[in-house]
Amino acid sequence: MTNLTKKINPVVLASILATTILSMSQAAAFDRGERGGQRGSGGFTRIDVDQDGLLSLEELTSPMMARSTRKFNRKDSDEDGFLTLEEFQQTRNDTSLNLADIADEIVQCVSDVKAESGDENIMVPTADQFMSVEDKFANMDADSDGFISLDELQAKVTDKIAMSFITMDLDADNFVSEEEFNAANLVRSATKQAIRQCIDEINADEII
Ligand SMILES: [Ca+2]
Ligand SMILES: [Ca+2]
Ligand SMILES: [Ca+2]
Repeated sequence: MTNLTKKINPVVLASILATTILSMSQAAAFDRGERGGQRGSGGFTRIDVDQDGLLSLEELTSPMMARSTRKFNRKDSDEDGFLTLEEFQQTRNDTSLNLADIADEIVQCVSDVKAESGDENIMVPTADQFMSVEDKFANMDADSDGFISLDELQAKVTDKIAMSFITMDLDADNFVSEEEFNAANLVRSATKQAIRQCIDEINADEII
């Protein structure tokens, strides 16, 4: 049996999507919006703390930092302030599914889905976005001491948010408008759906 035959874990999928260029800040915003029962603009108004109708990098960063700190503390089961690989890979429903093994297939499939559907919002990922847990861990462990500190995690999160912000800020005025935010959300959800569909299909093929 290979890892491919194991059921896709939504938590794993979500964490993989978090590595896509657009996803991190929007994912949080989107999720909050859904949980809060908001419609349309999703979490935009909630993140826009000063209510000026624009998101600054700081406004986008602070809820993500709070979120990553909570995530870190949840994973740090012995509460020593560091994550071991074992703690890091712990998810709610433990799984060893390794999407890095099927990364090329996923990329090809998403590219096909995009061509067939003509959906411009689908962003074809690159294979290196689907990292194994071990690679993700090593990538985050900046000083290579075998542990992830909160500082190391937050440094990565900060980088990712900054990248997302630049991608979202289409007119490069250093703010993300509600329009830019919503456009990015469309890309995110179309891409997420295509990736999920592809993983399901590849997974089903493998089982048969
Ligand atoms: Ca604002
Ligand atoms: Ca470290
Ligand atoms: Ca902007």
